[in-house]
Amino acid sequence: MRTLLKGGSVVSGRGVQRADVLIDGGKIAQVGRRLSAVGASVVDVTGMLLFPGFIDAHTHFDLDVCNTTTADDFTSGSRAAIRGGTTTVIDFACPNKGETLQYGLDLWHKKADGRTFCDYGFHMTIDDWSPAIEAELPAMFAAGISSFKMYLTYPAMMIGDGAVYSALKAIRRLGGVCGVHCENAGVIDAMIAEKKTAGELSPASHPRTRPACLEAEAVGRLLRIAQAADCPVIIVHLTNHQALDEVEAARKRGQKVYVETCPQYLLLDESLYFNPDYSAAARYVCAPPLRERAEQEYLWRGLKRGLIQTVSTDHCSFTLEQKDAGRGDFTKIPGGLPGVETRGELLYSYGVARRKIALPTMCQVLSENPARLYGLYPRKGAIRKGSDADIVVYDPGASHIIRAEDCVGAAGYNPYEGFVTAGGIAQVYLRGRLVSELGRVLDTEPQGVYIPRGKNSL
Ligand code: DUC
Ligand code: ZN
Repeated sequence: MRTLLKGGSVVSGRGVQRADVLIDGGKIAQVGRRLSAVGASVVDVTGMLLFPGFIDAHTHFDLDVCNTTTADDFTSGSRAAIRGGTTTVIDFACPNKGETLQYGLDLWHKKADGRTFCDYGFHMTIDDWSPAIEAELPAMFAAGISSFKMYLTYPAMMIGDGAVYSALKAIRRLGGVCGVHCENAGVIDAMIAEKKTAGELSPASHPRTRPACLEAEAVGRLLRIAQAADCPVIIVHLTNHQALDEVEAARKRGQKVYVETCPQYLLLDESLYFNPDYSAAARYVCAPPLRERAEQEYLWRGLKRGLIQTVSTDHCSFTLEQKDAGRGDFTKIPGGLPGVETRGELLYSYGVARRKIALPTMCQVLSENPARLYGLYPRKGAIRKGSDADIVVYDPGASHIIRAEDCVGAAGYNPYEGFVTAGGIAQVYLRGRLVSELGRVLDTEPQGVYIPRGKNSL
């Protein structure tokens, strides 16, 4: 079955070009001016922008955390992804301490295989380190996992600096990359103890016990460890300029450092935690927390100047009932926000349309860079001959208001409720098939496939 998208403008990381796109058998067969194709069904996309399907390289679906499980599993989360133009997610396989990496990988396949509406891959979480775990790494690469994740916070998952160093060296030897959650666990614990002693247990204490300087400290420490290990690293969900300064200092030393930020840090701020209505505040609890409003401009500038390479979501959704667990003790609020359904429209509306970033930058940070960094390029992340026909048709002339009641994710609320979009996603193609149109997911059965990944080419 062949489809010809006619009359649109194709966006890449290098520019925007008027071109027709011919899709054949799930792949892009041709990109060029005035294409014709006998027998193809022709779709008029005049006036539309065509992006390579968005890639969300940071989701947590079906994750057990804080004595509960995320609201979104692979089925609901990936439907939300598709609706938002995300045709590939990379989720974090997460074995518990004491379990093998292979156990974690098998478990994540069980959660995802046959249940996922978009294509997907996995990063592997390293929350324990031993010669046995090190010996498993080659098998992970053979299974298509070329990226890893470590935590400098959270007792259930963090490993010490020495283990981080050893793991980075091992990952580097095999040509992998590693994302790291950077916050200073020890000082955060001390600050939480202070708040408990003072009886200050509302969500307002959440940002006050996880300040930006403690994220920056952990970024700086991690980057010195990475320097010693001579390993490229990814700072995931970076939120503030002090942390970005640490990255710039490491880059000046000659280190390879990649940075991810998320829509919540670009668009929301910590004042939301100071709402006296518990539920209104608790819904925004995530780690690192939302920051002062002034940080948003630093992050937008970082995107514009190429200092930040990717925008993913850290989608980790909980219902308001689940968020209720922290009434009377903010440390018990399950941390995380839904985001996978709205990332593309938010980046266009509040980035491109407000002239904070250009269209090619949007394409880089949502599609091309994650594809390169995580070993998916050029199968994903590009509209060019031979690539998977994952395409977002974006109508810059449309507009709508983001409302939870229109969303298909399972959280039941949306952090961006009431935000007005500039433009909107008209159609989404996954490997050549129309899977979502005007906010309606068309597939009734999950059709996503696991995508084994190669090495970083960014
Ligand atoms: N932060 C969150 O808020 N939730 C999931 C994991 C993380 O790092
Ligand atoms: Zn995360």
